[in-house]
Amino acid sequence: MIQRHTGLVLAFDVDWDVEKSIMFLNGISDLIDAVKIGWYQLLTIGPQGIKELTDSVNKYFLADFKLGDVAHINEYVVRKVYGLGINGLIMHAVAGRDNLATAINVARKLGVDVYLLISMSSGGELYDRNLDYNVSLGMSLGVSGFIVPATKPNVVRQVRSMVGSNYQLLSPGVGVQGGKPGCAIANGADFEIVGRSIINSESPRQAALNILNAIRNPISC
Ligand code: 3DU
Repeated sequence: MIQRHTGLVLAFDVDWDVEKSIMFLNGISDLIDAVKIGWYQLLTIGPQGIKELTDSVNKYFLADFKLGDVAHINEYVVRKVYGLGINGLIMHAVAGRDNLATAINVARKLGVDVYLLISMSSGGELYDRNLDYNVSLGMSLGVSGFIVPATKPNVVRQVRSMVGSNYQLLSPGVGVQGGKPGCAIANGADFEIVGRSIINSESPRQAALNILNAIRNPISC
């Protein structure tokens, strides 16, 4: 599980080299609880670059590969992710029980947390028609938590009321996509995931501090 200190997870969607990435992350590390990396960065610096990041930056790393393939491929990816020093992985609920179960078991044995994507910040209507099923699926498979969109506060509230306090809710869609900083947490999420509003800011630290201020003092959510 991600340890909550600030409630902020950085969506680190950049095409920077490893050196610049490490410098940036170390400069903001005290303000964030985890670094979410994804395809963009993997395809830029490669697995070796990701390994260098996890070795150099003392922070929880969450791999957002939105994994949703057949069972054996999911398992292969979980093992690779573990080898890169990554702590958590996001999987697509839409892959279904049979394709998720083995990989989630393997991840748990390796100590890699799985967070299940069950609603998207835009579109994703197939998910929203099956919310109850996907939440139950994740709980029965033993995930650590769920990805719920900041742009759909009613979904955040609904999922929190379904899962109680034993699962972490991570909420993307804050800032550029329209979610108001602080509101996902006010509605029941544990973490807000923010990328461009911080990364593209002229002062990323100040941008992160502003979001933390909104998390501590949410207004009109
Ligand atoms: O809009 P931002 O720049 O703050 O980035 C949002 C991040 O969250 C990005 O990495 C994207 O892949 C992820 N995400 C969503 O934006 C929406 C989802 O439903 C799930 C994940």
